Amino acid sequence: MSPQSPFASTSTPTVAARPRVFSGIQPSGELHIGNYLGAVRTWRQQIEENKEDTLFCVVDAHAITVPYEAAELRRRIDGFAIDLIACGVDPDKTTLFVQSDVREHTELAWYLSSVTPMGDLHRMTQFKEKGEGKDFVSSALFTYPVLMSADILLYKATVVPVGEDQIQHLELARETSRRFNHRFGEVFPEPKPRLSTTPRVMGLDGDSKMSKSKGNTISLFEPEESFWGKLRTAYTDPQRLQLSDPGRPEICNIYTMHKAVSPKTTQDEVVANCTGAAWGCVDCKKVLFENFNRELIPLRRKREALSLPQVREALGDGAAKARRIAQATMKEVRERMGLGSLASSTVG
Ligand code: AQP
Repeated sequence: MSPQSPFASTSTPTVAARPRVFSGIQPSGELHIGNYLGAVRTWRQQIEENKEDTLFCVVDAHAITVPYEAAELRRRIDGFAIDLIACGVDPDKTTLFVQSDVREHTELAWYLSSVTPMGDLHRMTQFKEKGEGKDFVSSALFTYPVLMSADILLYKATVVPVGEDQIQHLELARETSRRFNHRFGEVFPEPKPRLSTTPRVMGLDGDSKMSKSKGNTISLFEPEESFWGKLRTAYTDPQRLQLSDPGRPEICNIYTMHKAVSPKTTQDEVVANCTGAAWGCVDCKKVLFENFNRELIPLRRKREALSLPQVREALGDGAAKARRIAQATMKEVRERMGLGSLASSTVG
C-alpha cells in the first residue's frame, strides 16, 4: 500500500483465475466490416479457443457522448446484440451484456476521473476528430476515455482486443491503472491490447478509417446487392487510372480485406494480377465479394434465426454475471479510496 493511502485495507485484491479478456462496441450506427475484421472476429476466436475468461459488451453509455435519438439507441442496442451473437459471440460461451445494465461502469469512471489528468484527455485524437467543427461538444465526449478505462479495469481485464484506433485510449487505461495503484495500493492489472491481422480497415472514400459516424462503411449485414454496390465503387490505388497501370496491393484497402477473408492462394493471385495489371480493380473486388459472401452467408442465416426475446434474456443473464465481478471490484475500490459510510446495509 502506498503511504498516501488514507485507510489501511485488510482485503487482498481479487485476482481472476484465468486471464480475463474484455472488449466493447458502441451501438452508434450499423456494425460494419471494419468493426468485424478489426475486433469482433478476434472476439469469436477467443471464445472458441476458450483459454481465457471473456466478457463482451454493447457500450451504450459511450454512444450518448454525441447527439442521438433515444428510440434509435434502444433499437440499436437490440440490433448490435443480435449481430454480435450472429457473428459467434455466443452468450452460452461468453459473458455478453449491455454496459448500462451494470451501473458500476459509470461509478468507477467517476472515481477514476480523480486520478486522470485533464492534459491526458486533451491529447486524445478521437476527441479532437469527433469534436472538431461541432456546435455542441459534450463533456462526456471529453471524458469518454475515462469510462473506457473503467469498462476494462472493472473486470481486471488483462487483454483487450481492439482495432488500431483504440490503442491511444488503451494506453490511457494502462496509465490510469498505474496511477490508481500508486495512489491507493495494488488493485488493477495493466491491460494490453490484442490486435487482429486487420487492425485498420480504411473507409470506402479512402480518406480515413472506416467509421460508423463517417458514412464511409459497408454494414456487415447489408443486403448482398448494396454490399456489392458499395464495394464496387470503393477507393483503390489512385495510381491505377487504366487497366494497364500496375497496382500496389500493399497500399490498397481491397488487398487489406483480401488478407482477412480470402485464402492464401487467392491473396497471391491478387498480388500477381494487380502488380502485373492482369486484373482491373473491379475483377479484384468481385473475388473479394465472393469470399466475403462465403464467410457471411452462414452468419446471415444465424441472424435470421435469432429471436429478440431470447437475445434480451441472454443479455440479462450476461449482466448478472458481469455484475458479480463488478461489485467485488467496486467493494475493493471504495475501501481503498476511503469512500462510503461503512453502514452495515451498504457493505457487501
Ligand atoms: N475501421 C476499423 N478498422 C479496424 N477496427 C475498427 N474498429 C472500429 N473501426 C475500425 C474497432 O471496432 C471495435 C468497436 O468500435 P466502436 O464501435 O466501439 O468504436 P469506434 O472505434 O469509434 O468505431 P467507429 O465505427 O469509428 O464508430 P464511431 O464512428 O461511432 O466512433 C473497436 O475495437 C475498434 O477499434
